[in-house]
Amino acid sequence: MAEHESLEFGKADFVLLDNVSMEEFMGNLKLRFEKGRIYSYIGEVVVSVNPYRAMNIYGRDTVEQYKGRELYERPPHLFAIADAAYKAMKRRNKDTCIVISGESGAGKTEASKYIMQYIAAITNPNQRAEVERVKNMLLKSNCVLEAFGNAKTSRNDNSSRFGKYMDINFDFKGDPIGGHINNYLLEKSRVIFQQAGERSFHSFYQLLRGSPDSLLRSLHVKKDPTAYNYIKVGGQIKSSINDGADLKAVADAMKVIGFTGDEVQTVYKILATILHLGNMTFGVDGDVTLIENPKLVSVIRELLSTKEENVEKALLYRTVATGRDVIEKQHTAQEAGYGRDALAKAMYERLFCWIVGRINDVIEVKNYDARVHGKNTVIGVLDIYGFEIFQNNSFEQFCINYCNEKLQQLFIQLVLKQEQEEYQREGIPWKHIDYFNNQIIVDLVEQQHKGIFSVLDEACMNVGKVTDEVFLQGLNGKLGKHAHFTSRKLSPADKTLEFDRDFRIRHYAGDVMYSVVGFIDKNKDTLFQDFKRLLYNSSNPVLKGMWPEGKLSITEVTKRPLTAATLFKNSMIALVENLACKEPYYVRCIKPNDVKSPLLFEQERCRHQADYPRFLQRYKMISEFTWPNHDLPSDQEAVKRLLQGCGFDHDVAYGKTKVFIRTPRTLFSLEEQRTEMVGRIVLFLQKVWRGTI
Ligand code: AOV
Ligand code: MG
Repeated sequence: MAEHESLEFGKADFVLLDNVSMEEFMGNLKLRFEKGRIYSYIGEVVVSVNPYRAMNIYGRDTVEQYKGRELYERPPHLFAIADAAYKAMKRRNKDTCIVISGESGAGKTEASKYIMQYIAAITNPNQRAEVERVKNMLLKSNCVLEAFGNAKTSRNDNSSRFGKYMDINFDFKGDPIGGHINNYLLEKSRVIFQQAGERSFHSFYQLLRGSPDSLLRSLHVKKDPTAYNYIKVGGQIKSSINDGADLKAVADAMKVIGFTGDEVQTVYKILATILHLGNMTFGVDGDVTLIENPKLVSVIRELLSTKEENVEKALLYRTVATGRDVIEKQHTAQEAGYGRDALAKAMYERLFCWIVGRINDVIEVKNYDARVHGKNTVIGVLDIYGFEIFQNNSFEQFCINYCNEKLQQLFIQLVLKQEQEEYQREGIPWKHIDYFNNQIIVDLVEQQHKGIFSVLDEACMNVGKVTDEVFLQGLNGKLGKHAHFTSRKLSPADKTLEFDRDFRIRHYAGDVMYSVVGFIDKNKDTLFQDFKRLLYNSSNPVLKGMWPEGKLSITEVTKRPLTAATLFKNSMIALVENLACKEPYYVRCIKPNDVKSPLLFEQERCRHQADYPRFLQRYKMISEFTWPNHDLPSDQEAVKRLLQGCGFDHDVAYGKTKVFIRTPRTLFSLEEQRTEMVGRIVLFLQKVWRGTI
């Protein structure tokens, strides 16, 4: 039992309470939460309940309490798991990773930041300047990435709209010498559209709200976000976030990281261009498509440092290669609108990836020679977008939820593997544990030929009609019998499937209805080559550098690019492989006000187990054979004798160092007997004290 934790706060460590019912699990969590204890353990997993208020538990004094201590020595805390990962890395030369999971808004990103802060706080005792520099960069990078990659959603005011995996590299002394960030699929559709009550990425509001007038003037933008179509669709401009102040913090962080003045200016220009694009409309005059607000073209030209006629041409025409000929095909107004939106999304996504790349340039390990200094080890911290269910769920939610399935699968594999190894170590035959293995859902999404991604890619390759409906037909045809998939066509009687275009997946964390609308477009993710050329031909070298493939003319572009689904699938598979070869530590975040959300796995992880001395210490008073001390040859024998005496022998298994108890009832009964005994002892002592005996 962790130090300084009494039962008044509930059980800090679920290990002795394991396999209890969900009600009891939640009851204990709730009790702890109400007492201000937001962290608990299940085995070696830290469970964190989002407090939704500032907690005074991350300061220097708390760091000192956890530094170098063993996991169970102190009350549960993120710092304890960070320390465990750090110790394993330092003492045993292991690459470790901390995987933070949980639904949207549960506290993953905050947790990842506290973990990084802790690591920064306990390293570099000698204050080496280079290490301090690296630490500063790693910490500062969060603020920049959040500005460009986070947004207010209906679930979370600061929701990560990208997945992030950060490696921190350490030298042989255990000090950080660099790092690397991998980012996963940014939800770029948010650039042009937000659901009611949501916002676009913070960066836009920060720019408008926080910039001095001179900057706004030079970008030709107004202070008021409602002037811009792209960022006002959600109707939610305000949030709990102070955009103006944040812009200053972001600008400062970018400066510290080493973004040049020109680079920062280019970032602002790109944001402004996107805002202007959103206000651009197209009309027709006879058979000519035209831009209805030509002033915007000249503003965009100026911001992108290109020629005015090039901007106009890229927006209204598309270059197509037909055999040997190259022709210019005029867009319809609708096509032009589609192209404009695709350009806005692509510019933002590219900007984001470029920012990550620039940060990586600065934090990557330099001048480290493993032959001289020994192996450099790594702690990886994974903070992804959590499982989410919105009113309308599209391709992005589908990808996000698939990502969560993948991590759940990894969790199952690694934790069960550890469990199995522990059983083997203890000499107990491996028993089947009845848990839900979500591999079936992972397969449903990613399997070759039959999986949803394959069906989607196939629909996108169709030469004939390529529509979202064709995709849905493909799904119905291939997945009609799948237990985790259904649609209106397959279950006509199911009233929850309101629309023909919906399909439903039974995820490990709940049912989600997806609308197929937009799947094909988002998967193909087409950006006309004309736009790439436009940006490549900019006289602004920073912007040009972001678009190297714009160098190619239409006839040189031969390869069909990989689809968004395939790219995402490949990146997820690579991520899981990377995590699987490291020693994993888990943090499972929980949202307190959404208790219904399934917590399936924790139950599996829980098992009543205790090593013999610990068991005896707690229960020895309930048996005459063990109270006050036993004279049996070993603690194991004593525990056996005690349990036989109580009639619980059938419900336990004896390992080499631990006793395993199958059902909670046995444990409760032991606890009851113990309480009764403690009561009697207290009474007895009181009597002695008062001299009544
Ligand atoms: P998420 O990362 O799990 O969601 P966040 O880490 O962004 O969730 O947490 C959401 C909000 O909860 C934060 O902005 C804080 O206001 C609050 N919060 C979380 N953890 C703490 C804590 N330890 N102490 C105080 N407040 C906290 V998503 O990114 O949506 O899946 O995609
Ligand atoms: Mg997050």
